[in-house]
Amino acid sequence: MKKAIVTGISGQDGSYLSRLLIDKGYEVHGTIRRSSSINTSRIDDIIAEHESSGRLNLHYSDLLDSSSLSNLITNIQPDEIYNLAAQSHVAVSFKNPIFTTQTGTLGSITLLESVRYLDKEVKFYQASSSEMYGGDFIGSLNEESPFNPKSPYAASKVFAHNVTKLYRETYNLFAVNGILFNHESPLRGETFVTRKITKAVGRIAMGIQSKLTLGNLDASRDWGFAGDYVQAMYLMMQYKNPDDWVVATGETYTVKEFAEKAFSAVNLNWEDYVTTSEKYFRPNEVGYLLGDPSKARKNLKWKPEVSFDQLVQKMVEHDINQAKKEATLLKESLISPTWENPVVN
Ligand code: NAP
Ligand code: F7E
Repeated sequence: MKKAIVTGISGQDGSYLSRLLIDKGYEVHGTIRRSSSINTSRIDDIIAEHESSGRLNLHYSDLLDSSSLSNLITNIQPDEIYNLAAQSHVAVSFKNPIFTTQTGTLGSITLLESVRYLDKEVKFYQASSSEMYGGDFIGSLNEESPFNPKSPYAASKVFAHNVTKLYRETYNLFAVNGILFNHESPLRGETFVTRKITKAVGRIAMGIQSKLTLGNLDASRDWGFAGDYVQAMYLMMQYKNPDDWVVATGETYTVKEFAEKAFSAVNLNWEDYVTTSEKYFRPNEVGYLLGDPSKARKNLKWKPEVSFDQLVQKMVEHDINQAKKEATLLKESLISPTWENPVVN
């Protein structure tokens, strides 16, 4: 049975990837951080199903605690490592630049150093990002396109990307970079724009929220479904050579278009509810991202299965169900009303 370590297993991608790896027969070891309240809600169903058989194992670790990472690798002797953990919110990276940079850079090099000295070939996946491109070029981006990071988050991802390539070329490690464009799902964090919109749509449709405040409505993103993108991660790790891979849909839409589609799914006009505030604009914006996934299509035989329309629909349906539950609890006075959208980014 193959063993995989997944850092950041409690995140959106960690949840989809660990489910996929378990289904493929892996023993999965995920890292979680200690927090004052339990933060495993995205993987609770997988824990319930697979923890007792040892197919899913959780370990306390933090990317800033290098000993926790190297001990884990020595003890588990994994076949594959997926480094998904990061402070992944671009706007927050301007507010917490040092923490974002430390987690974004130290984690990857610590893991690569541990792998380098292990007496076993261990494959390494780095979660690279389309944010590295910077968003100035109005055209499609591939593995050869130049990077021009516009945030501490993106700059740290460029370091991790380069060091992964460096270890591949210098020490002959099977180290790959997945340059993933934005990917979303019902498990997306509620402060990313897509989920912020679909959550608001659900709550507005159920009468428990009155408006939605956003930032730059003209930003354009190549949005795919997270479930499709973790398939691509897995395929990169099974490919004959380690390499860098763009994973994207090849279509781009503005935030405004996403909002329009999400509100129209419940027969509402987005303009009646959406306002903007400077608070949600960034000090430096990535205006336009469109990926060219030709290389992954050709060599990995990967393609996205969920379209933009299906993605929006999936997220809205999920958030309507969530809002219905919230409305019931409110009616029974089991929770207090929050008329303002509580999200901060
Ligand atoms: P996410 O939902 O924000 O999950 C991030 C994970 O990292 C969480 O499990 C989080 O733990 C963990 N984490 C944060 N700081 C940590 C630290 N110092 N030590 C250990 N763990 C830490 O992110 P995601 O959307 O799943 O993305 C996965 C990876 O892909 C990230 O590296 C992200 O930057 C990258 N990426 C994402 C996208 C996208 O569109 N989703 C696109 C390109 C690249 P807690 O649960 O405790 O916070
Ligand atoms: O912003 C604009 C915002 O925060 C998308 C991360 O997974 O993908 C993600 O980064 C766009 C930006 O994602 C709001 O200015 C408008 O232009 O959903 P987001 P992101 O910054 O693209 C990349 C690939 C990653 O690697 C990251 O880890 O939407 N926008 N109004 C807003 N964004 C937010 N969050 N909130 C707003 O109210």
